[in-house]
Amino acid sequence: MEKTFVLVKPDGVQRGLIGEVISRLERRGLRLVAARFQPVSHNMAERLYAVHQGKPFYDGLLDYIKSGPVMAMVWEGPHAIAAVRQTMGATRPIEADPGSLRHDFSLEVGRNLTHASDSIDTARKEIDLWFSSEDLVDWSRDLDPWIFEQ
Ligand code: IDP
Ligand code: MG
Repeated sequence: MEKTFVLVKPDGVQRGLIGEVISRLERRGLRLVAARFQPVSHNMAERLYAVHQGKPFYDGLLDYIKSGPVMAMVWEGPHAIAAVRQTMGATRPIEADPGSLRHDFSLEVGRNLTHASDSIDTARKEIDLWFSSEDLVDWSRDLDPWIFEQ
């Protein structure tokens, strides 16, 4: 089953939107695999956003992600990576589709509530960075055959 890494960033936590994010992913049919509420160290921030090093917004991005606790999660399901990014909406909130989290709850790219892996390779790396294999819960729901075709 495809897995993806999701963060409710500090602005989402401060604004009391952890439940909203979880609720939307649950309603979508995705299955929670792991979750941890935690602060973000400088080292973790650098590793999460290594790909953005050197960009003009990089320093602000590190300050943003370290500015308070985050809710780190792993979710799984068919097409989980694409499905979660669709539920989050486009990076820039004013370009996010109506009905997406970033559209419905945010305005600025530097306060866009959530992070989600963008590829299978990134998802694997991000899950390994934030969780150990014992943290990942292997479980099923009675409802799964009504949501997952296979
Ligand atoms: P993503 O979060 O939708 O995958 P990325 O391009 O990977 O978007 O950028 C990572 C994060 O960096 C964004 O979610 C956003 O918080 C921040 N970011 C991206 N571009 C800008 C920008 O132009 N100005 C300020 N922050 C930005
Ligand atoms: Mg990204």
